[in-house]
This record gives sequence, C-alpha cells and structure tokens, in this order.
Amino acid sequence: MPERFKTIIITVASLLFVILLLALLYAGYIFFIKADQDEGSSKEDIIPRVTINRPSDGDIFYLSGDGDSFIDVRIDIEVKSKTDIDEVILFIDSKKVKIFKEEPYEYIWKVAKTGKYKISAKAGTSKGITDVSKIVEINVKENLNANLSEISSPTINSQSGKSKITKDISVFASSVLSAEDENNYEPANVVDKKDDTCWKEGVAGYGLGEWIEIDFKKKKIVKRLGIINGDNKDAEHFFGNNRIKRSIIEFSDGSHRLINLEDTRQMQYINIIPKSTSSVRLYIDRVYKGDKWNDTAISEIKIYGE
Ligand SMILES: [Ca+2]
Repeated sequence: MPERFKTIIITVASLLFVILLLALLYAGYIFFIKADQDEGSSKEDIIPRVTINRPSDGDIFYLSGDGDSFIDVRIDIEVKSKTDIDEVILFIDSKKVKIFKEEPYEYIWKVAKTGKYKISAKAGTSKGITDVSKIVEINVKENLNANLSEISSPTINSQSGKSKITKDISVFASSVLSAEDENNYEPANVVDKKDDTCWKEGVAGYGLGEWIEIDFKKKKIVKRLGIINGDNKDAEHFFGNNRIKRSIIEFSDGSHRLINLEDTRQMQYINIIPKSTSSVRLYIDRVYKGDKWNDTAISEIKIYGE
C-alpha cells in the first residue's frame, strides 16, 4: 500500500512538473512574440536612412588629361537617423574605401582609370541596426582633347613680327567684312590662336547661309570641334555683334551635321560622330542677335581628331 501511494505521488508530481514546464514555455513564447511585435511597431523610427547625394547616378566624369591624368570625384553621403550613428562605410565596387566615425560624410576620391564605378554606403547605429544606400553608378571617361591632336592648328611663321599662316591649312569664307581701322576680319583669324581676333561675314543682314571653311588637305578623322563664338575682342563687341546659334557643318564628301552653339565667350567643345574628311565648313544657320551691329562673327575654330 505505501509503495503504491508513493508511485501515485511521483506520477502526480511528474505531471505537475510537465504542466508547469509547458506553462513556462508558453509564457516565454507569448513574451517573445509580444516583444518582437512591440519592436516591429517602432522599427521605422530606429532604422537609419543612408543616401548618396553626390555624385548622381549616371554622372560622367572626364580625366584631366594634363600630365597625371586623374579626376577628383566628391562623394557626399547623407544619413538620417533618430539614434546615434556608430559608423558609415563608403564602398566603391563593393570594396571598403572609407569608414567614417563622425560627420561630415564627405570624401574626395581620386580616380585615375576610366570605367564604370558603383558607389554605395552603409550606415550602422549604436544599436547595431544598419541601412545600405542605393547604388550610384558613375562613368569615368578619357579626356577627349588629351588623346586628340588639333587638326586645324597651322604652322605660323612669325618673321619680322608678322604672323603668316603656311600652306598646310587653308581657311576660306563665302564673304568677309571689310577691314576698319586696324581691325581685319579675315577667315584666317579663326585659326590664329588669338581669342580676340575673328572672322565676320560681309553680306547685308544676319549672314544666314554664309560659311567659313577650314581645309587641311589630307583626310583626317574629325572627332571634336572647339569654338569661340562671336567677336570676342571684348564684351561690347561680343554682345554688339551676332553670334552663331546653330550651324550646319559640311564635310568634304558633302555630308552634313547640325550643331548648336552656346552664347558664351568661353571656348566650347562639340563632340561629333567620328568623320573622315579633308575639310570642315561651318554655315551660319541661326544667330543670337547683336545689340549694336548686324554682323555675325566667330573668333576661333579648333578641329580635333586623328
Ligand atoms: Ca582668332
């Protein structure tokens, strides 16, 4: 009898123990689920937000091309967070480039090789919660001028103080404005490497349809034009005379391209689809009107290619 009683007690105690254990597990399960749900509701507040503000996706950079060829690319990272930021990591093509422990998250990146690069950043808070930015892809290209020779650059003899363009390059124009005082508007002024001398058309009106042609005799591959628009003697002459707004380019095989020019006194460069030609002719097609005179001018033309 006492033996049987003992067995009953052990069985009941075991059952109670199992029930207690199950109850504890259940309580723990409820507790963790609830805790997790609580955390879930405030997750938006504690996740940092990291963005690359600069450069922009798709930006193109050109290597400088003078001597050591490189470009400085400035990278700006912005992090928004309600909790303290522990660190921000900058990645370029998945490689850690810089670890920031404090603001500003700015980095000057020296790039020496052409190619496409993927920039991204990761921010982590003091609580160990992280966010990764969207990838910004940039394209670093060769400086076009650096690799191209200047086809239109003539040999200039400067004997007895007077410059004379030799026969390797010829410059023609459909018309020329007569010289006034000490100024002349000869076509060769566009290749004399002087920013303040120019060619001016010599017909009445805006000179639409008038042209200037640079002939380099041998066939070359033309890839780029450099142009100083207008009469760049000074601001008064620049804005006083017409500048070219749109030009039709004609090559030696008679084919054409249309180019738009900026209304600026700076040298402007226009890339053209590589073209085999022995001459480049620019027609005046549209102009920015001058506020004093009705003559259209162009100060320099550079032709780059191989
Ligand atoms: Ca000139």
